[in-house]
Amino acid sequence: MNEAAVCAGTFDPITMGHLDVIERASRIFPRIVLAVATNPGKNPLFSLEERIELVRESTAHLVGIEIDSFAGLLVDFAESKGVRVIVRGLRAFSDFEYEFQMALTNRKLKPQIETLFLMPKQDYSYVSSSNVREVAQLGGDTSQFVPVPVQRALTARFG
Ligand code: COD
Repeated sequence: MNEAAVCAGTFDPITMGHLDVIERASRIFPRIVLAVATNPGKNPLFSLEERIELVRESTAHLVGIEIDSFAGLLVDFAESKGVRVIVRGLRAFSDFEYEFQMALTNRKLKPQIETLFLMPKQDYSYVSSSNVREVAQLGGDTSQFVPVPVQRALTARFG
C-alpha cells in the first residue's frame, strides 16, 4: 500500500503492545508517523522529550518511521502531515467504546481521514502503560512488557 499512517498515543511509556501494533502497521504502510501527544492533562510520568526519545530508541529497527509530537486535534495533525489513515490498537472489548467514539468523532471532523484498528499479538493484549508504571513504581520486573530502552529508563527512575 503506497500510503502513510499515523499511530498516535501518549506513549507514557511505549510498551510491547504499542510496538506490536506499530510493527504490524509498518508492514502495511511504507511511512508511519508516530505522534506523541503532549497530553499535559494526563500528568505523564515521562516528559514529552523523554517519551519521544524512548519511542525513537524502541523503533530504531524499523524503516519509514517519523516521530513527532502534537497538541491539538489528531485529525488536524494527520492532515498537516498529508496522512489519511489513523491506526489504533484494540486490546480488548473494553477498549472498544472509547475507540468507537473517537473514530466516529474524528470522522465527523474530517470525513476524508479513516481509522484502522489492528489487534496486537495475544501475549501483549493485556499490557498497558498504566500497569507498567504501577509495576515499576512498586519495584516489579517490567522486562516482559516494555522494550529494553524503556526498561532502562524505568530502572533509572525507580531503581
Ligand atoms: N496492545 C495494542 N494496542 C495498544 C496496547 C496494547 N497492549 N496498548 C496501547 N495500545 C494502543 C491504544 O489502544 C491506542 O490505540 C494506542 O496504542 C495509543 O495508546 P496510549 O494509551 O499511549 O494513548 P492514548 O489512547 O491515551 O492516546 C489518545 C490520543 C492522545 C491519541 C487521543 O486522546 C487524541 O487523539 N487526542 C487529541 C485530541 C483529539 O483529537 N480529540 C478528538 C478525538 S475524540
